[in-house]
Amino acid sequence: FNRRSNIDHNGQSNPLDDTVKISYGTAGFREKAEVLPFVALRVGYLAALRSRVLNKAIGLMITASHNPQCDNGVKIVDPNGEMLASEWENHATMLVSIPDDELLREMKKLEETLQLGDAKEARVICAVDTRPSGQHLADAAKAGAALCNVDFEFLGLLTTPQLHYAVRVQNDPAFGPPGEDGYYTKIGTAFRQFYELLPNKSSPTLLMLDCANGVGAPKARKLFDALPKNLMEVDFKNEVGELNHECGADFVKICKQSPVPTCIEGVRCASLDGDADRLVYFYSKNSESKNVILLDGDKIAVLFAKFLIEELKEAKVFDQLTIGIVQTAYANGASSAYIKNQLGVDPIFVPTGVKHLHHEAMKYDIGVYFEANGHGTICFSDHFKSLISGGETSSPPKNRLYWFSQLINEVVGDALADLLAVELLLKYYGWTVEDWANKLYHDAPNIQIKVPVTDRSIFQTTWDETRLIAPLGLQDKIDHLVNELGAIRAFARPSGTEKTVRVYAEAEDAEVANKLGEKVAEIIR
Ligand code: NG1
Ligand code: ZN
Repeated sequence: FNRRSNIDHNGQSNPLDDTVKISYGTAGFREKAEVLPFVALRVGYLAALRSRVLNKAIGLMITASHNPQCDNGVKIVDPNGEMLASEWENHATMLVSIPDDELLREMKKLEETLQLGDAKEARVICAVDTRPSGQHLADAAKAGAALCNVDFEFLGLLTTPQLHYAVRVQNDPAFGPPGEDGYYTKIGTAFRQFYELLPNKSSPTLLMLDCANGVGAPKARKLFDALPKNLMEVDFKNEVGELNHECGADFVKICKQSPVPTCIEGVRCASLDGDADRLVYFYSKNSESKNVILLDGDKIAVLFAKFLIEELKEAKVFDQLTIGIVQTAYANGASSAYIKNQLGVDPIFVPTGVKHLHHEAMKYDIGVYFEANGHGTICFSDHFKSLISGGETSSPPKNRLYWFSQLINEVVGDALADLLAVELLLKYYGWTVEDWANKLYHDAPNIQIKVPVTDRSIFQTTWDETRLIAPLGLQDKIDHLVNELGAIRAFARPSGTEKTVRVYAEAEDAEVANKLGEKVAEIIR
């Protein structure tokens, strides 16, 4: 598992030149799986080191989420179930970048500066998604943790949010019951309790669930098995097959098309991504066409925020709590306008990547954050928790708020928890998926295009990612195109997980949005 002797899961040698730079991106290291064995070893070591410094359990998730099956990734989860602290991202990039013969020296240097003490609670908890390279990379990570003398607990196949949950519960047992079963018990109980509070308990309508051929399939089945039988009717699709191939949340979001197999007209459908931390909904108005009406992360955020604000007002505690709604530049302009004008909250914008959204959301008593791609959750402060406790003496809105907050996986965006939350709120409002799509706001027409590039490091943006500052002159061209076509906005930013530049364009008219997107893509190419 060294750069020069990097053997992949098929036993093939894949040596890496000392000059090849790999950095800790939006979601850890993400590469073709054959590149990663030595990365997994070094990250396993670093996770172990962090666990010794903090005397806490640290997580290691091996997944490449919505990316193709041949990719994989390694990311570290901090003790509260959150993303790795950013100063440690630099250690990770440094360790992975140095040549083999400098590794031991750098490890020693790190150990000296970080001053390791006696750390009885230190351990690394690791899980994988369904990729064929997962086990091999977990073995490499285990060898890395051993270099730091830290126990390595391999939990096997889990969704990314389940691993985050496991880490949190290990360090903070009051957070919920332990183990994978504990996860089902916690959210299953919250679902049932909220369900009991619904004004209308009409029989369930069919939900088609596209599992992206990933780990979400067996885990969603287990979750639904833990719920009373008559509360949900789910038709599972894409349970086995090539991961994320023509299915899954990213495919549906970007292509605005039904995954294979095509969904049935009028049926409420949802898609998970490869590691089940993203969720989008959709439905078809015409089975002849692949095109679908999409309800993305913005729609979920608005549904959650509307419910929370109404309940806080009904419980007469709205003025005692702060509420923040966090979005990125990819949020549809119509959703941001609805949040501002109808919900009365100014949305906050941060750069792409959960760590930025989560960090901002934590500043509020209730912090709702979602990326348009369907990754998001809600953070609740201790002040919220002391004000809103469930139980017989509590008012109905407080009880609903309490069980809703228990259902949400507040440590990280979780497609399964979010799915149950959406299902309950649709029932609560008595809405069909079409009502949800039409009663709040309609998306401004938009397009997202991935432009493959060889060197994405030449593309640099402003902090909020809405403007390019390098290469010089490109932003002027984009501004000119937006003006010329009378569109709303367009921006381009380098992906942190793929070798692409992502172009986003929005206009009042779909044709204009598409044309603008294509033209901006052309100038990037
Ligand atoms: P990049 O590739 O940096 O755009 C993508 C998503 C992020 C996040 C990460 C991690 C978009 C536009 N970007 O990041 O939101 O989910 O993957 O999986 O959806
Ligand atoms: Zn994911």
